[in-house]
Amino acid sequence: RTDGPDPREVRAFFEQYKAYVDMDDDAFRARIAEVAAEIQATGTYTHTTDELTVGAKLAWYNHSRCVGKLYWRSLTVRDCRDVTTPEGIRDECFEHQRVVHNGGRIKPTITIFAPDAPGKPAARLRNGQIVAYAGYTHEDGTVLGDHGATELTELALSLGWEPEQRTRFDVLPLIVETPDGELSAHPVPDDVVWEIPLTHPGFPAFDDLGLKWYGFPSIANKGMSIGGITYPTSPFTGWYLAPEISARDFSDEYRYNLLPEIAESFGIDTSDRRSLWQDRTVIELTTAVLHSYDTAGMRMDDHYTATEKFQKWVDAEAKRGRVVDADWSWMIPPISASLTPVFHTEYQNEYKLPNFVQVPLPET
Ligand code: NRG
Repeated sequence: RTDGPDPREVRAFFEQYKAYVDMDDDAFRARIAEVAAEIQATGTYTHTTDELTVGAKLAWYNHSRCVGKLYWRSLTVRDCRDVTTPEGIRDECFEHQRVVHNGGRIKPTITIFAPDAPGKPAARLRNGQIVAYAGYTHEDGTVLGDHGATELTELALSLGWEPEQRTRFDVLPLIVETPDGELSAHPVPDDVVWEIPLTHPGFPAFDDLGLKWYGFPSIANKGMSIGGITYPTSPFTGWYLAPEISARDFSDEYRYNLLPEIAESFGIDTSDRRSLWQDRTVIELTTAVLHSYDTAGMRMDDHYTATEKFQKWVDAEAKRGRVVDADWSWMIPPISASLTPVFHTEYQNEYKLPNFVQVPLPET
């Protein structure tokens, strides 16, 4: 990580940038020379806000695990590279939530904090998402809350975070790690969570379970690589697809694992797996999630609409001579996959930069 930006990545990025903004050849050559001189002098270089904005959009376009990327040109990019203190990062993450919410219409947004520099890593977020629920491990091995969050919950508790009373839907604090290895936990205020109580139009017993979920996911642990520069802290958000919540967050055995409890509320008998009680339950749960978000005025897609739009866009791109890269296993929804067009399509899946990247924690 102490190396400067790879010159090939620099060049490849500026070629894409030139095409995107329709830059003339002289301006292109001048900017390339300027960047080379800056790298020579300082070991790295600084993107203009416009380069950063276009770079983030290209990262989305190139990312092969997002079925919603047809909206890539409309991404709102918040340049927060000068915000480096834990309190500043916290405040801008909460502001990110407000910008995204947009009265429930959800504005796809990325907030970009300082990049890593040679020998000088930038601050990181330890959370998977800005808003997510805790999971408490009991001594008998059972878990209250999200089984996928037990490690982060332990970390939060060790940093002095203590919720008033433990429930299965406690929003975890934001955990910021500064380059010196210092960790701090920052409680997330209720007004940036937008919790949606889950109800089903036909089963009042389901409503009594008291389930809920937050309004939208803000991915906090992915970095972005643009022109040889790594931005390790660049939380981004779009709207949910209903099955992400119903068929994964609530259903996975290593997450909330709630299908048996939910089946009971629907009056579905769980004794024989060949009754397909799991399938019937997850479908009714998906209906409940869609109904609840619609009722609350929070934008959410169903898997039919999202995949159909994606497929139409992929076809339109092909007509323009562009191949959209996609990872099939991430395009298909976790329920009713074969009923959607993406199931029946093969995709090219090449890894191109700019892109979103997994960022390791800084070595301490
Ligand atoms: N499955 C995760 C969220 C992952 C990202 N999903 C999006 N992203 N929709 C979950 O919390 O269920 N997005 O940027 O819109």
